[in-house]
Amino acid sequence: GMRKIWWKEAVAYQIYPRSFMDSDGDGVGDLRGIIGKLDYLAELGVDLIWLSPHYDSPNADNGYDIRDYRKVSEQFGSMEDFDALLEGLHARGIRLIVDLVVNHSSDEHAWFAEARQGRDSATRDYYIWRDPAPDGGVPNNWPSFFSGPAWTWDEASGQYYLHLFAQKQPDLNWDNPALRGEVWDLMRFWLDKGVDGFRMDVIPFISKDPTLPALPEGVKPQRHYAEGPKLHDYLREMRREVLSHYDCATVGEGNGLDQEQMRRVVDERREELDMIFQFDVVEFDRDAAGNPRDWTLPEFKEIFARQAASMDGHGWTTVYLANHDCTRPVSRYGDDSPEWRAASTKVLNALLLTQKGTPFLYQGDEFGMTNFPFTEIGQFEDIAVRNAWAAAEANGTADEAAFLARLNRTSRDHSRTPMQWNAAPQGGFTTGTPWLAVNPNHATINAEAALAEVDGPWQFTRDLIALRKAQPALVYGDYEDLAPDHAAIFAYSRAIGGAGIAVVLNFGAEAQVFDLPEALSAPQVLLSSGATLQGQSVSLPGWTALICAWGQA
Ligand code: TEU
Repeated sequence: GMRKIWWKEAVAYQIYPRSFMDSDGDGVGDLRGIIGKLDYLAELGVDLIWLSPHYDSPNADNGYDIRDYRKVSEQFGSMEDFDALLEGLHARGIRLIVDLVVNHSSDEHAWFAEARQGRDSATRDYYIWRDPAPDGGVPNNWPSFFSGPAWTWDEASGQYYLHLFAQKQPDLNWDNPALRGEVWDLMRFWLDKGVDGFRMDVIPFISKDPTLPALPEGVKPQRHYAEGPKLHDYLREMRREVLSHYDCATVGEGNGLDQEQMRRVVDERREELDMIFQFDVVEFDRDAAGNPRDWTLPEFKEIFARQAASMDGHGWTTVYLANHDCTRPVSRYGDDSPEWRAASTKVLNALLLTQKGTPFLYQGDEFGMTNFPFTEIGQFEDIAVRNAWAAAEANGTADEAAFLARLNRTSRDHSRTPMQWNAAPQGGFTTGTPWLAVNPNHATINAEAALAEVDGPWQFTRDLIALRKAQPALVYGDYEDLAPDHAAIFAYSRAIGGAGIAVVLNFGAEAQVFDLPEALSAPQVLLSSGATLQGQSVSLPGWTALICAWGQA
């Protein structure tokens, strides 16, 4: 039988609080700003929010460097505001998962301040310290994700500390049981408040091989850092100590894990995590150096087939096309030209909302926000970009035109520009100066204009969400790609027994005709963005989607 589980049936929406809505004019989004938009979210129909970090932080990495895990960022508001947000969401039947960033803390966390006091300090072992190599240099060749080595020298104590990300993000030592106890406690703190679970930042990296083996030549750092020897033990301990005592959901960021490792993390029989963000979809269009490369639709389809197969009856996963670390889907997988932006947004959201796995929609993608036209290095806020540019300048390889061209297709800041609410100055996001520039296209691309349309991307996305809620096959149905090799059409079925749903998507500007297999009998249109069905034959103008029920007759 089919066991119904709320987080499998949910449609999630990610809020990046810094960029969602500013209620007090300081140029930074805040919790009161989100509270003012709850009806917008309810109208869209999402029923699960993932809130990016809302904690006290010096913001070296926009909140992914936490100074106090039990305090709300003063920029974002107060604990009362958080409670009001949670209450407002729950009153609308929307659940909330918060970000759990515990691979590392901020270097301004009290634990690290104490740890720095010396080798005998009480929390020294909460972090990962090593003596210098015999030549006085760094202990090993590990690189940080934000340029430079993953080690920073601490003069006072004469040791290096490990940070896989920025210097201001020292890695926590999960091998210390007291540290794990602290993590369980802070998780309980938020669960006791009523949050419905966690999105777990770089969770595959929490367990380090104590010998810290050198990164072999040609191996991606994230592969090397993922699934240390105790990862599964620690996840099971977390489940036993904390999660199993609450009705909550967990989704781990899967960076670095291969398919088999991911399967282990979300296999329900192992009692680790519920869902994972698989990274293929945001990596397959990059070359080994991380530069954009050309790709084909069959390659793209293969990712979704693999993801669906990874839920082999004992696991679950997520589907997403973007988050705050990505560029905008319509600019990446669709066509953001004025002619096709709206139509291709519909196709991408149809894909997102009819796949197998819990869909996560990123703020602004419901109506097709686009990449930002960066023209100067100084416009980027992201520490990844700033450090990479500083490193290029330092080693004499800085080429501004090439750097800009690359970043215009890859920068995380594309998704972090403020939400475009209306055509007013600053897109209605703030009355002040936004922390990151608003996309100049807000004059035409904004929520208010989108809501005023009759059948624009916003309405289509809302209808897709409603359809997913009404059709169990879209949640639980088996996945089958109907034409894996087709270069322009992405067509698949979601079947439960002898009936189900078929989805046909035209991923290009040219019109296509696609014949549904006879086995998908008596198809009936449920939703379409301009494609039509006659018998088994689907006619699809450029960038259109059609969803039909079959086998009902
Ligand atoms: O991301 C980690 C991650 O897996 C990478 O995609 C990372 O964003 C990239 O390598 C940096 O260029 C998570 C968060 O989502 C990200 O925002 C944080 O910066 C990072 O962890 C550190 O907490």
